[in-house]
Amino acid sequence: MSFKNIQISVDHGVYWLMLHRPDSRNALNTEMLSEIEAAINEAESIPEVRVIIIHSVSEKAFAAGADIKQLSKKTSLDALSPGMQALYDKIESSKKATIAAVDGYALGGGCELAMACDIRIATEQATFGLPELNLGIIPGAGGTQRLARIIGKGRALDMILTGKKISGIEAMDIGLVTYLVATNKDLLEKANTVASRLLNRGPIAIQLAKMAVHKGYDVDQSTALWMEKLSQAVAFETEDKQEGTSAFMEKRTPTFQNN
Ligand code: CO8
Repeated sequence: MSFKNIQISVDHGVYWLMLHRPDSRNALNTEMLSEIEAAINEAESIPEVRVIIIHSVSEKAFAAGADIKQLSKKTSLDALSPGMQALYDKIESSKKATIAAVDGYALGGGCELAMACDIRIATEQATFGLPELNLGIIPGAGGTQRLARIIGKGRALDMILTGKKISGIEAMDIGLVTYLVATNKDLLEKANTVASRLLNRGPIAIQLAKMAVHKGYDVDQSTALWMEKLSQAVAFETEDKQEGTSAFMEKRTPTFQNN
């Protein structure tokens, strides 16, 4: 597949999705969002791919949000259409593990894209924020919900209502990012290290664990625990469970199946 606003490569089970619209700080226009969706669909369909890393070619921006030039022309009906929110839901629900490797600006829809990923790694000089209220709108691609779930309601309200930007260091302090690194080069190294850890896990177990955490978070605990139990029951029926437990007893590294 060839794209205009993103670059794709597959390397040892890792699908690299590189955002690349440098003249606009990777502002996410409709075309770029369609390309991201096509890439995610492609990654989902390749059994060998176990991890998707979303990153940017340029150090200046991960993504500066929705394309404001397009946004200015959108109507209420456009806002009601599935759009970015549905795409980010698809990313969160991906059966592959997802990593956002963030340098530069991750604002608005860019920050929301990072929050839809399972793991966020950022450089110290990365800049996160949800500045939508500056434009007279609100975060609309999951920001009001995911930010509160990740960092808590109080801090989320502060970031959303004031529109303040925070550095990678602050983002690490409040738990918005999982790993902090100094430079862009370190970012790639860390992304590769985290990816290799994920590659050693059973892909079905990854999928089930993701589902239990993401879906379980949205319901009451007793329902969530039941979801966990059902997911575990599915895991117990897999060849990967046999392989994982046998490998432990035989003191060797397990070889899990692709799915
Ligand atoms: N949209 C369109 N163009 C952009 C965007 C953007 N979000 N961000 C930057 N650009 C463009 C600039 O217009 C400029 O273009 P040009 O050279 O043609 O004038 C170019 O990128 C470079 O930008 P700057 O000169 O401003 O670069 P700086 O490094 O000085 O600043 C910033 C970078 C801080 C990122 C600054 O450009 C900025 O504040 N951008 C806007 C950030 C923002 O407000 N993002 C939120 C957008 S709204 C959103 O994401 C809503 C998502 C949910 C939508 C749901 C719809 C239903």
